[in-house]
Amino acid sequence: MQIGIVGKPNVGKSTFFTSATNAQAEIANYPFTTIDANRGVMYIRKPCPCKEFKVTCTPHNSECRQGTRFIPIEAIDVAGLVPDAHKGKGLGNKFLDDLRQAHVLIQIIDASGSTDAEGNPCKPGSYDPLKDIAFLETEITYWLHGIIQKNWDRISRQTEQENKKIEHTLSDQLTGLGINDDHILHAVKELSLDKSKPSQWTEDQLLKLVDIIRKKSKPMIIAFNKSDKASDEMMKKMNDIAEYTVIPTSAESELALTNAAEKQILDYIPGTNTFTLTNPAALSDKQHKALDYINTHVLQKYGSTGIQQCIDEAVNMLDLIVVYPVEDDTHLTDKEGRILPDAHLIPRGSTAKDLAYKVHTDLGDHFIRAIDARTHRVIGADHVLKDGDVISIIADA
Ligand SMILES: Nc1nc2c(ncn2[C@@H]2O[C@H](COP(=O)(O)OP(=O)(O)OP(=O)(O)O)[C@@H](O)[C@H]2O)c(=O)[nH]1
Ligand SMILES: [Mg+2]
Repeated sequence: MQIGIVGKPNVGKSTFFTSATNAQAEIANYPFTTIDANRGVMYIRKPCPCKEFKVTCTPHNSECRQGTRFIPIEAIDVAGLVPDAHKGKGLGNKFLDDLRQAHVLIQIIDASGSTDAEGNPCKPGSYDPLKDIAFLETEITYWLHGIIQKNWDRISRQTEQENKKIEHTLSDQLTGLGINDDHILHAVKELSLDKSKPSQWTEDQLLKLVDIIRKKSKPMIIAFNKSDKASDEMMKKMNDIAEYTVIPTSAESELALTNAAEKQILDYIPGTNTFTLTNPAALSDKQHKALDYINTHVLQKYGSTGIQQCIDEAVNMLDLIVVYPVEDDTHLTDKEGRILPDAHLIPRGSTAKDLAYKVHTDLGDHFIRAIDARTHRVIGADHVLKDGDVISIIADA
């Protein structure tokens, strides 16, 4: 599972990425600063069970900050996309291939309207950021269409001749793209296409099919970025976007706050609307001013910088739950005595046995039963887990 950070050049993708990961990406006010994709780990927030169980946890694969668990999920920051990239414009389609593994996209938009269609700086407010949404959808659709089209004649004919299911043959072609049979079947149904005659689908139908597959397999949310310098009038445009969840963001503010927190200038937990200065007297006037600006124009105005909300919301779209495997259901510890060590993100609907496999293949292979640490009741292999479950798995040695 991966979150893809996408958008036209110069909108703040790498700023967003750097502020939310421990990786460093180059940031500059000109288009195509990023050429090779940056990969890192972001964190989603969930209430940590330590509060409810009244224990002090010792996280291993994640972090607990004042009762909130921050759970890792991979993310990728790619090069900027310009209109007609699928025809080779800008950096062309190369980097779209970097998005193969992305299961959900966060599109960064320059809400201040100070970058033109190609990402060149322009007078703030002179470019309508809403224009960027449609073109990005189109480019991703054309990219997917290109991949499918390559072998379409052969696949569609073969499917008919061998009496196969089109969703199978097509998803085989698309392995590694996060596209499965269900995505394809859903699109075929929505367009009422004749499943038994794919070779007769028109070019236009195929393009529409791909567009629906894209929406299903790579859902997207919008970050209305540079909110700190966008006029209220520009920010109101958010309300005109009906199809997507839109979150106002200031990646630059988040980056400033996380950098300052790292240097122990202040305490700040991503996603919140406050920070506390560690030693106010040590800061210069300029630093005070910059932080006051962030406080007034971002944190107080929008409730947060929006970065953490975007990550949480994106992962929500993936319909994952978090589960805490432990060895000892009384002390909530693992072999090494760590309390509530790991938090695992798994698809909703996963069973106790699925979790066992996620922890270790051996644990899955030798699964006997599991225990719900809240009730101390035994649960079977097929028991469907809930968000926040703490589970002990018992297996053959
Ligand atoms: N005011 C303001 N500026 C921002 C914000 N986020 C990014 N920027 C600035 O926008 C410019 C572009 O930022 P990048 O993160 O390099 O943008 P990008 O989308 O990765 O650009 P490419 O890699 O060229 O596609 C830089 O000058 C950033 O400092 C923000 O929230 N507010
Ligand atoms: Mg970049």
